[in-house]
Amino acid sequence: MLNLVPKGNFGNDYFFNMKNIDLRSDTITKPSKEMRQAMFDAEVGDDVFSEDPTVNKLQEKCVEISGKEKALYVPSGCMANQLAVKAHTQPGDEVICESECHIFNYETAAPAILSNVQMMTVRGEYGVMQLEEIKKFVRTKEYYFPRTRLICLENTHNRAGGVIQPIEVIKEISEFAKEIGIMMHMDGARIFNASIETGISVKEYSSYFDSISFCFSKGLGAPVGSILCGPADFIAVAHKWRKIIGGGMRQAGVIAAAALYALENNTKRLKEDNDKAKYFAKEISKIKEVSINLEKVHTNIVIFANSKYPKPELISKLKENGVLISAGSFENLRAVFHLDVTMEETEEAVRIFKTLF
Ligand code: TLP
Repeated sequence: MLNLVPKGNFGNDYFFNMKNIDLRSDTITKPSKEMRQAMFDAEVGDDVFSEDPTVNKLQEKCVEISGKEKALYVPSGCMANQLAVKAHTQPGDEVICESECHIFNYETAAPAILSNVQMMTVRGEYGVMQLEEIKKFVRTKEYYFPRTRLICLENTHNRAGGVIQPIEVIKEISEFAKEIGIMMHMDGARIFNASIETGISVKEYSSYFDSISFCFSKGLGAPVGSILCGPADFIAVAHKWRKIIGGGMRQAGVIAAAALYALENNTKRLKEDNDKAKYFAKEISKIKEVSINLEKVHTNIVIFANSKYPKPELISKLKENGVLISAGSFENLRAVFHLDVTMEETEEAVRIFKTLF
């Protein structure tokens, strides 16, 4: 039997040395031997002087992937999103986003702190805002209203369970935004999971936005880093603000090499992660106390609720049996599939799950 944590007080060291089936997030992946070798071999320079050849190569590669003019390597997805908000807005502006999105819920009120903007949240269905709904929240020009400046979409949508934003909806919102001069940013932390599933290229997705960010440290398996892509003047502002908030890095080629390795080797395999999630979701949906909307399991995240255990109890019972999951929003729980969980471990997680019901 795989990964059972023995009962008794073995202390943290003992616990953390056990190999759990870790479904808390795709952020927990560890760099492979080959990725570490690429990091070891990386040519480096001082990136504050824009002299790190590996960072430069990564940024050029992301320009190619996104079809945008410029790209900026940053330490995290949060920083990429917040630099986008900063570079698109002026203090006092308003930013429209979906009410369950990462920028609004998990980035410690950074838009208020760093950009002095107000967030206008719009409720979507499974993370998807429709144009007609957005239109209701766009401000008219009266002097006493804030200016609606930016619309952010999250693709895939994390809290909705990896839901892919439909391309027709993106197009409609984008055309409307362009018409009335509102900027568009995509938090594409997991855009490659969407792209591999729909066959729509990252370049096409990104063509409907002024800026796009994506992460190397999630399903792509790099230890750290994200990218922000957009027009040259926008990236110049983001570059300055990256420095202001302490994100200027020196010999960052060591970590950029992991991101390059991930782009070259780990994008196609994301389909496996999406498939493991779908298998897991289908199996646990057979448990009568589990509620889950299988139609909304589009990629590698499974959001579900259960009527048998309070959330913390189910999390700890699974943990006792070697399966780690995390709490989602409200009554939801979350299991995320990634390159450090095999199909066999996915089957084992299902088996353990079923024994608890
Ligand atoms: N998401 C993390 C947590 O912060 C919730 C996770 O475990 O899923 N955009 C999206 C859509 C994200 O899911 C995340 C991270 C980020 C941005 C931020 O990325 P990092 O953690 O690199 O700052």
